[in-house]
Amino acid sequence: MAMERTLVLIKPDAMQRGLAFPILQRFEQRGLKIVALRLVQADQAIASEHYAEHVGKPFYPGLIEYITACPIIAAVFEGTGAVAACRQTMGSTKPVEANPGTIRHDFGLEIGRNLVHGSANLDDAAREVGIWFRGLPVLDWKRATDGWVFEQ
Ligand code: IDP
Ligand code: MG
Repeated sequence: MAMERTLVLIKPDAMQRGLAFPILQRFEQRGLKIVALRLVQADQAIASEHYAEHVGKPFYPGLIEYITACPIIAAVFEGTGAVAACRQTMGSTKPVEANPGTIRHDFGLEIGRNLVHGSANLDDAAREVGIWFRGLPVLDWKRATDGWVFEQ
């Protein structure tokens, strides 16, 4: 399987509830590698760029208010099939439909407070890493354990 990079956001509800590190830990424990990490307060410009696909939807104003409410954590995770793996670890967008064992199921109840963002596909991942890490380094590094997580 191909090595991929994907963007994860720890959203304001997770930050306020003290769940940032327990959530990051789930991706890390799965074997995904952190290659960039940043505490950032999203302004209107970055929030609307990130959520451009949702402009005009009824939940859009609330979504922008939510994501800009306080500092959040942006992270880039790397691994084989990282895009789908992160989405799977997050669970369905609606926490009540998410599988037990996923972040959104285990920590959440409502779609507008679903704790975490993960890029939907490889194109979105490249676009979103560009938005949140513009001009900032995403590191190439080898873990001593990489051969015990990735077969090749
Ligand atoms: P995703 O985050 O699982 O990719 P999207 O459909 O891309 O889900 O929606 C982006 C985000 O917008 C969701 O994670 C959620 O925070 C918010 N959202 C989506 N639909 C609704 C809704 O119906 N009400 C409130 N918030 C919503
Ligand atoms: Mg989405």
